[in-house]
Amino acid sequence: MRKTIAVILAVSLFLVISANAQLLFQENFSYTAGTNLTANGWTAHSASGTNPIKVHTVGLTFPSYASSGIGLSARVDSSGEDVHRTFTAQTEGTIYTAFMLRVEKAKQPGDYFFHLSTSPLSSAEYFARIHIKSDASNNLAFGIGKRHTDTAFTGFNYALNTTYLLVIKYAIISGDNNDQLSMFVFNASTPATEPSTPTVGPISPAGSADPANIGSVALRQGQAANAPTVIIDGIRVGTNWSVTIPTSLEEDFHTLTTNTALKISPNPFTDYLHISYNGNLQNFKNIKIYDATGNLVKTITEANATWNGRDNANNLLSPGVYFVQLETHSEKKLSKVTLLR
Ligand SMILES: [Ca+2]
Ligand SMILES: [Ca+2]
Repeated sequence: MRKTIAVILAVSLFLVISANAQLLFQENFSYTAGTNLTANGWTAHSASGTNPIKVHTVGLTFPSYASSGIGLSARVDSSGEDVHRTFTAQTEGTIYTAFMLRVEKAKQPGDYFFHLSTSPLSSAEYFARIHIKSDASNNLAFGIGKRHTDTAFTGFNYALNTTYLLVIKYAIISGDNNDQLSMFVFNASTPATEPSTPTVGPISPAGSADPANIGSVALRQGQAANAPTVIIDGIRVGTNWSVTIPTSLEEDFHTLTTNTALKISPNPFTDYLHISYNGNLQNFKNIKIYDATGNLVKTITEANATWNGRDNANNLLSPGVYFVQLETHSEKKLSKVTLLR
């Protein structure tokens, strides 16, 4: 029992410490393939209705990334509509933006396909512009610029048709010409903590006043001669690294909304936990139970089940905190339960 209390206290302390960190935005493109983004909560701000950006037929995956493999994605091409979505405007601190990216085509001059802006979006305030250009052998370089002419690029170290995880870091620093922009590019796994050295940056471009705020993400289709064609997915914006790029269940847990689709009782429980999914059964995939350190202990394939506190090998589990993850065809959600004995 003492151990149980210690675990509860440790988890509670973690939640208090992390209370100021906030996931501001998440987009997994859990929409119908082929529909326009403007039919799914996005707003067009340029060339509305021309070659609209659509929900693509597949989603992207990346190892250990919290938004991997949920729903579909979006395909951003050239010569058409640009769209954006807003979130709670931020005027101080450091803003992290992460997404999975797969480049289908790139041009040698290059162009930007993604940027941040204000809320509401202002066409005079496009910053953290993410560029892609190619060399003669179709090797890719990624770039970040505060505006348009101050872009800093990686080397031509990346390939077409490969899924990367990009993280943009924007540190708002009071005063002109001193905001710091960096970009991290990952090709194999998601790091649990922020690497000390970004792939590009930090840059602090001259001639740049502070943005009025940071409050939107935008997808942009440039001219056909310059612009890349990309698949983008799993866009997450947050106020620190771990809330934006969580790699543990505990970190992910407090970024998720209340899981109303899953009824769990009693909680805490001693012998049996009753679990029932009350959403659309055709959407149901499975329920997985993880221990406090993120190890999978039990997989349940029925939408209504009673869990006896034993693992898949029928071993009695130790008391403590467990996470019940509901996976449907459109999302994953976590609930936290406490097993007492
Ligand atoms: Ca997705
Ligand atoms: Ca500044």
